[in-house]
Parts: sequence; structure tokens; C-alpha cells
Amino acid sequence: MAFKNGFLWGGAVAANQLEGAYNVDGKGLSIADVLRGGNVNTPRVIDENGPIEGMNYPSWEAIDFYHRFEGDIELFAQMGFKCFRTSIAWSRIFPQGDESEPNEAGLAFYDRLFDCMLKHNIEPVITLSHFEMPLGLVTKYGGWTNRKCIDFFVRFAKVCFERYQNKVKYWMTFNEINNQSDVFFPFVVWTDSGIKFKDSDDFATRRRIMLQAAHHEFVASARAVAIGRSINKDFRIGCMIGFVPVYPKTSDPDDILAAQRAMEERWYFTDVHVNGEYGSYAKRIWDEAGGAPQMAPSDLAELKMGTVDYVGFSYYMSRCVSAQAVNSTPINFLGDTKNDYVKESDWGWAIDPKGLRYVLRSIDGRYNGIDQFIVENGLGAYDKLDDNGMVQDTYRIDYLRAHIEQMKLAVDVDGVNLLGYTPWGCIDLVSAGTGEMEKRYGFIYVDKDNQGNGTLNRSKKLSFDWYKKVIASNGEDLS
Ligand code: P53
Repeated sequence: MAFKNGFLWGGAVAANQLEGAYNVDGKGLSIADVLRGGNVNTPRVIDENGPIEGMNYPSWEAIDFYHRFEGDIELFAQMGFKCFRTSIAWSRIFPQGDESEPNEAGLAFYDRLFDCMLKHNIEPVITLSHFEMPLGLVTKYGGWTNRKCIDFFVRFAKVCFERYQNKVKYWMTFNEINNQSDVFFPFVVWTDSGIKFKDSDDFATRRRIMLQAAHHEFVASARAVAIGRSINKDFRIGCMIGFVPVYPKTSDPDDILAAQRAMEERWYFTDVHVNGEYGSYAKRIWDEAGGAPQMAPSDLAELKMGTVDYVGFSYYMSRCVSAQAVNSTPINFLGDTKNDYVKESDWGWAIDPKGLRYVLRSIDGRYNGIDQFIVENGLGAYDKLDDNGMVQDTYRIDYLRAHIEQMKLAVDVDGVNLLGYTPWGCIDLVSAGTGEMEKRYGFIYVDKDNQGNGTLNRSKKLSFDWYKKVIASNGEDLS
């Protein structure tokens, strides 16, 4: 058998994308609650000064998991989930972000949720910050540009670690902390760090601001890891990287260098989390931005004290760069071009199962066999109900099967240490990138459309029984 006993099969979600109940039981607004719905062609608008009446904010209701989680967890249990990855909405615990005491009603909700999971023998895998910092920290402090956010985050993390120390073992600090490196996409810097650039901010300025915010997040993460360990030595605390590997378009040495440079945008983040220090090439990245981040004297020592136990990452797609595209415009910093060898999803994401094996092997090699956890993977697709009200999502099964096959090779043949696999959006939820309901990932269909219409009823897709069989056979039966 390729996967060891106890391999963590499950599914993944994030609080702001499924809970809804955005103002219930004392919850404050988060940066997700001011993101309007968009679609594949329309970017999401960020209302950084607060919600505007009449606009559509998909996180407000989402799929109302807050009130329906018992039924949903029951369905996950039917599929045989060993674990379930979700996040704690920071603004349920600290509604504005800077309170000295947590909101008890928010804490009590996650007690109920985790108890329900544990009752079904489902291990919680918890992200502390998944694109949902309290909006108050943005309006009052400027988001992660401000060093004070380190203390606010650490206070939040400590409260969660203490409260749930006997319920949660697997943690992650910041979801896809590296997304923000694409500074010309305003959305990713907002979701990671609560920062909205001015249109006039040039490339170097944006990069400097982003690198400073990321530095604060690194220190916050490391301090949280150290505190977590002192609370419960059995905690396993990981980082979370959006791992989009970047290939060179051709064997032209300039393309090779461009791809190497683009990959440094991944390693920059994982190196700090795993090694507790910036890689040597960071100096070049800082020079390019016109200056290194400001650091307090103790920061580098703190980074060393809070290295992670495992590398959690999402894998959806690979990218392909050419030097020509990089040089033609700084907006195309990563120099994306089409990869002629792979197909794309309806949202233009390259479908590349072998890229997952490549990532697993790359991380394994760079970090000497460190534990890894694939905490997101999946296919966003338009699903249609057939005459029997069933979604025949064979395309989703094909996608997941192909990725699990590669994951198996990485474990079995390459010897990668893999803790688990949690496909994204195991129940349909709001898309982070577009705010759509109709970009669906789930094994479970949720009756709701992009405009917010629908009964919110849940039903099983074809992939539900397929995944159940995969888990029951510990990945041996993928048919
Ligand atoms: P959606 C971009 C690229 C890769 C992963 O994404 C990304 C993003 C941000 O959109 O985000 C992760 O919903 C993220 C999840 C998100 C999921 O991938 O845009 O951790 O919150 O929902 C899928 O299709």
C-alpha cells in the first residue's frame, strides 16, 4: 500500500467562504466581507471603507455552514473523512482585531464545530489566518504594513491554541502567504495582508510594501509557532504556500533564468518558514525592490525559534514563463505564457497532475524529507444538474484521480513524506478569486447561484461515492 495507515484523507474549506453568519454572535467585519462578487471576466471590487448598501457580498451568507455544519460534517463522515481543514474566522474571536479580550460566543462556535468533528472521528486541521483578517485592523492600522499586527495576530493565535489545545493538533499560520508576491493583482495583496495599493504605486513601491508586510507575517508566524509549542508540545504547526510551480517555456537559458527567478518567489516564503532565515537570494529580491524590509533587532532570532513542522501547500496548476514576457511588462512579472503541453480549466488554470509530483519532490529535496501536507487541490467547474437532480462530475473525478496517482508515485517511488490530502471545497462554497458560487469544487452540491438565489440544499454529486471508495481503500481503488 502506497499510503501509510493514518494517512489524513479529507477535505478543505475556509471560514469566510462557507460559514456566512457574517455579523452573528458578535462577529466583526473581515476583509472578506467587503469583497463583492465577480466572475471569470470581472475582478472582485474591494470596498475597503466598508460595505456599500445594495452590493453583493458573497461571504455574508455563503452556504450558511455556521447554522448547518452538523449536517455537513455528517456528510463528510459518510465519505469517510479522516480530517477536515477549515479556518477560524479571526473576526469572530477579535471582532475589531485590537480588543484585549476575545469574544466568547465566537470561541464557543468553534468548540461546537470541533466537538462535532471529533464525535465523527474527524481530525481538525486548522488555518489561523485564511484571507479574513478583521477589517478594523485595516482601517485603523493599515493591515500588515503595520508591525502592531504581529501582536494582534499572536494574541489571537495564543487564545486559539489555549482554548482548543485538546481538540486540535494540526495547525497552519497563514494561508497562501506567498500569493501577494504578484503585486500587480490588487486582490491577492488585499486577501493576504489587508493592503490596497494606490494606482500610482509603481512596481518597486508595491514590492517594498508587500515584502515589509510579509516580514511582519513571518515574525508573527514564528512567534505563534513558538508559543503553540509551549502550550502543547504535540501540536504540529505548518506553513501554507500557494504552490504554483513555474516552468521555463523553452530551454533558452534566458527562460531557465526567468523560471528560476519566478520560483524564488515561492522559496522566499517557504525558506523563512522552514529554515527560519531568508535565503541568500533574498538580498537580490530586496535590491530589486529598492530596499530590504525594516526589521527589529530580535526578528531574525525569532524566525529561528519558530520554524514549522511541516509544509502545507495548495496545488491547482503550474505556470510557464518566458524571458520575453517578463521583459515586455513589469505587470507580467512572472512572465506567464501558455504551456502547450497541458489543458486549462474554464478559468484558465493549467491542469497539470505531474506538476504535483514535481512540487512534492522539489520540497522534499530542498528540505531534506520534511513532512508535507497537500491541503488544497481540485477543479473549479460549472456543474449541471441532470434530470434526476444529480451532478455527473466525471471531469472532477478525472482531475482528482490523475492528481492522486501522481501523489502516489511521489510517496511510493520518490519516498516523499506526506501527511495527508484535503481536496479544496469538498462542499461547494464561495470562490475566493471570483466570489462566484458557480465555480464549484465540491463532492456535495449546494443549491445557490452567483446572484445568491437557491435553497442552500445539499446533495451528493457522482464524485461523492467515488471519493468515499478512494478513502475506504486508502487510495488503492481510484476507478
Ligand atoms: P478559487 C489563486 C490561485 C491559486 C489559489 O481558488 C488561490 C487563489 C486565490 O483565488 O486560492 C486558494 O476559489 C485559496 C482558497 C481558494 C482556492 O485556492 O479562486 O486558498 O481560499 O478558494 C481556489 O477558485
